[in-house]
Amino acid sequence: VIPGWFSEMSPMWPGEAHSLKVEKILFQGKSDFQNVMIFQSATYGKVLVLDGVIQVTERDECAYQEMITHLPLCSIPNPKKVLVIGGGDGGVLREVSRHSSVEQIDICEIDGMVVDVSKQYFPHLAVGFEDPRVTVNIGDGVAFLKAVPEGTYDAVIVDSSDPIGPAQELFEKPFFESVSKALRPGGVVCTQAESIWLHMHIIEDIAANCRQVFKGSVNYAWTTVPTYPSGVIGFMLCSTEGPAVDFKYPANPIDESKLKFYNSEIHSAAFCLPTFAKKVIDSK
Ligand code: AAT
Repeated sequence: VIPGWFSEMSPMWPGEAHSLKVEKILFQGKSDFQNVMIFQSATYGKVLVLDGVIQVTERDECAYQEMITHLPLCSIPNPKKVLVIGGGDGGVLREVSRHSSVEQIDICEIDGMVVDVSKQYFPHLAVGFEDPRVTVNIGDGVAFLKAVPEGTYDAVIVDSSDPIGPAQELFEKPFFESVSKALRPGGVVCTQAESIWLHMHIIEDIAANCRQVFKGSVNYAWTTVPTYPSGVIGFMLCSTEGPAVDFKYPANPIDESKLKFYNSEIHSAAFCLPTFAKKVIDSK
C-alpha cells in the first residue's frame, strides 16, 4: 500500500492492483450493502469505489456507459421500454435518454446510497435521473425482475458490479431466465461481463448459461476502460426468440455528435475478439 494512493485489490484479480493518486477523500460511508467511498484523484477526476472496487471515474466513464447502452439500443429498431439493473450513478440512464424512441425507462438499483452520493458528487452522471421518462426503484434487481410481467421490455441493461457481493446472483442462470421472460420476442439484454484477460472462466459460464436461455443470439463485445481491472471490460449481448437481431451491424444508429466514445464503427469492432477468447466463447 502506497501512502496517498488508492490501490484496487481483489481476489478477482490476484497479484495485481491498479493504483490512482488520491488528492482528497470526499465521502466515506457504509450502506446496508457495501462500503461506499468517493475520492478526488489526481488524473481521473472523481472516483466512486464500492467495497474497494472502482465503479466509475469522471474521465473514462464514457467508454463504459456509452458502450453498455448504445450497443443494445442501437441494435434494435425503435426501443420503447428499457430496464436498467444496477447503474445507480445514473450514467446509463443519461445514455438511454439520448434515444428519442424510448418512452419508459425503469431502473432498479439495490443501494440508495449510491444514488444519493452520485446526485451530490457526480452531477454529470446523475443528470440521467432528471429525465421524466425515468422511474427509480431501490431494491434487488433479482426480485424486481421476478415481478415483471412477461414480454414487458424491448431492452434490459444490467450495469452490475462484480459477482462478489450484492451482484452475485446477477451472474447466475435463474437471473438470466427472468431477464428473458421480461423481454418481448426479439428483445435484447446487455450485461456487464468482465474482462477477457482476467475472467475467461466467468465469461465461459455466462456464455453457457445465456446460450441455454436466450434463443435468439448470444454475443460478446468489449471496450477499453483504463480504470477497470486489466483496462478492458466486456458485455454479453443476447436476444430472445423472435425477430432476429444482428448485433454486429447497428440497425438503429444514434446521433454521434454528442457522444465521446461510441460510434457505429466501434460498435461493429467491439464484437471482434482475440482468438483465445473467440475459441472459448464460440464453443459454448
Ligand atoms: N455505472 C457504474 C458501473 C457499475 S455500478 C454497479 C451497480 O450495481 C452499483 O451501484 C451496485 O450497487 C449495483 N448492484 C449490485 N448488486 C445489485 C443488485 N443485486 N440489484 C441491483 N443493483 C445492484 C459497475 C462497475 C463494474 C466494475 C468492474 N470491476
